[in-house]
Amino acid sequence: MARYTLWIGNKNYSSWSLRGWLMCKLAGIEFDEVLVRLDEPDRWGRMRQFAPSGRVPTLKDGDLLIWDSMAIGEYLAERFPEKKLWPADPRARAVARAVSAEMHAGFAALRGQLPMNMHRTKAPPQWNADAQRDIDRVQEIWRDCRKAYGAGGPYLFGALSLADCCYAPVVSRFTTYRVPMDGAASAYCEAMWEWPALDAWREAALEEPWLIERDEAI
Ligand SMILES: N[C@@H](CCC(=O)N[C@@H](CS)C(=O)NCC(=O)O)C(=O)O
Repeated sequence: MARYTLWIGNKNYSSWSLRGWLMCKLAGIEFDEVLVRLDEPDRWGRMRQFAPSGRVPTLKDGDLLIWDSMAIGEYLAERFPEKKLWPADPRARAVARAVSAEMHAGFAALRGQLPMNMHRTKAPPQWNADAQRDIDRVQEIWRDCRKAYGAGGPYLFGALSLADCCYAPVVSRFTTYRVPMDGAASAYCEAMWEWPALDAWREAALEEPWLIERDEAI
């Protein structure tokens, strides 16, 4: 049994779980993963057994529970400073935190109208002006971060960081919904799909047999 346990939702649909899972992979920790299906009628009761919020992802380290993806990332960054989960430069780090917080707290239209669905192959859906504004803002963030801080590698701040974990579900959404992207955004998405951890998650997502009708109807 590993020291850490991470509870997650369906790999195909659970965007928050993907973030927490990638953060654990980036930190290089060994963890047992427990999947709770998001279409289970009694999932609130099941999730409340391990997460006070009744939500995934939740990370357990001994008797400590951390039930929020951003808090998981911050905990891992503090426990493993040598892994440099945030950029080392204080200015880059401040911006990385700002764009991660922006993703964590915002983009409601993008989340609602283009929910993560890794196996989606249907034609692009219609989305409204609010979702388009979110899409444009995400691409602006990617462009600006790559230009200002991305010299050392293909990711938002050069090397992989927690900020990339936060935007991985958007990489999936832009890809599966065939969202028109500028050159910088396309190149960033390509680099992200080459990250073995993200690829492994997608492979596992594509194997899942469970469908969530609400998300499939989009
Ligand atoms: N702020 C939380 C949000 C977590 C969240 O909303 N997770 C969804 C799954 S993607 C969930 O657990 N939903 C419970 C449900 O569908 O019953 C985080 O960052 O971890």
